[in-house]
Amino acid sequence: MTLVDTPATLTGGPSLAQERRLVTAIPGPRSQELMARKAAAVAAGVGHTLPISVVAAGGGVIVDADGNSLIDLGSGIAVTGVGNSAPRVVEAVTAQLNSFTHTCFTVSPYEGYVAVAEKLNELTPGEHVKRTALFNSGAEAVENAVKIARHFTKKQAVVAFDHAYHGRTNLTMGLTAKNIPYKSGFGPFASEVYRAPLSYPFRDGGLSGAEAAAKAISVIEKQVGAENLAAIIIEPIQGEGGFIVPAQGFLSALVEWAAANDVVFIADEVQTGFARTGAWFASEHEGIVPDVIVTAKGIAGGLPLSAVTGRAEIMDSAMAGGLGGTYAGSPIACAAALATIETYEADGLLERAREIGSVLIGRLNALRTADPRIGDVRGRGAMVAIELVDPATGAPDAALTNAVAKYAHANGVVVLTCGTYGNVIRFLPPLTISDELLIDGLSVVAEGLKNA
Ligand code: PLZ
Repeated sequence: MTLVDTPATLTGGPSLAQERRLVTAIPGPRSQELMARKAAAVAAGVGHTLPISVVAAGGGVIVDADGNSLIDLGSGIAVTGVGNSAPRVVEAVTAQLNSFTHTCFTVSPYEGYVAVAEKLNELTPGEHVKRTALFNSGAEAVENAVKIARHFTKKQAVVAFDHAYHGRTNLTMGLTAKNIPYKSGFGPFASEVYRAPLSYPFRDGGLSGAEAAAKAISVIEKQVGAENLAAIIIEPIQGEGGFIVPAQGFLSALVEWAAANDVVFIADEVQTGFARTGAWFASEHEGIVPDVIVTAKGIAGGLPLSAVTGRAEIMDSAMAGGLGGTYAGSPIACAAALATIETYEADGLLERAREIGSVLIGRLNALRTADPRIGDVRGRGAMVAIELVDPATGAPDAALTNAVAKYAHANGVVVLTCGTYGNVIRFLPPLTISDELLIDGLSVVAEGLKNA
């Protein structure tokens, strides 16, 4: 094996060679060196999927310090929809860095924040008057959405769903369903959080959307009571929980029930949002109009930014000074978001997400026909997953899932797993990936399945 000299300053972005190239084993010697330093310096609770040392990324690849070029089927967990170091983002951020880096919007405001709010008000579903507040992370935005809903309704309870993921802060850990690794030993959790059953077509015996919603609403009415309930929060397609697409009619029935009961319906579109599913928001596929919508990840091309957008009467309920944060809506992240939105629009990336979706669904369904261990293929646009099972019993097969992911990693493909039972492989490529890379990445996963 030859060692390619890869300087740490290698320029990323779409001009990087778009190829899968392995020049060392994964991890190579330089990556191993970093992993040793990481183990000695970084808290053990901060894990990693792939033991590499990244030096550049762009288009559909990630390059490591040993000169390996890996196919990116994860986008840093659905963040770099416009690709890493997307040219418009780099240019806008560089210009912003050269003019000013920080004032704190709640001390002395600037235009970028307002322009992002205007754009989100325009792009989110619904023709009603909206307002937006900006934050840093998805979890912080979820916390604020709940905080605002409580202030508006003067009620306290919040309902989240089975398999939900909403973040790692105290309230959002409480909203999240899965115990290990997210919650175990990290309690006590915030009070007034309740859980309702989800529509999970592959595992709930094929309940219709209306039937699954009736079940959830019955739990909510019997165990919480609409008179106590401030908000329902749900991911329109669950992310970490396993890319679960609810049966049609489930979400709309919940939206209707919430509207009739003075309950704020919050869509957590942190993972599904922003062109990923082939629409700006996954809510659009179900024709629902959430009262409040939470965004993050894909909105700012890799810079930390999140948002809460909602009906003006709800969003304006909190008193002046009640919402904010030192870095919330940083001018650098706002510049990135405006350039990111322009890129999705100018480069036709919603359309591209749909094309990627048909490649993924087509190839994965073909694999499934030949291999009964693939129990289900599901998702929308460039957010697609396979659920791996024991074909005899339908029981989740986490060991097989891990073996396939490990094989893909060792062979230069970044794939992520997810799911309550750890048996889902998810595909979240950057929307700038070429068909060649995507298909190559999928064939490595197929090989991994064959070898396992
Ligand atoms: N809501 C729907 O998917 C983040 C988690 C990565 P933050 N998902 C990736 C990890 O293991 O920490 C997420 C999400 C949904 C909220 C969040 C939280 O967003 O930006 O990670 O806080």
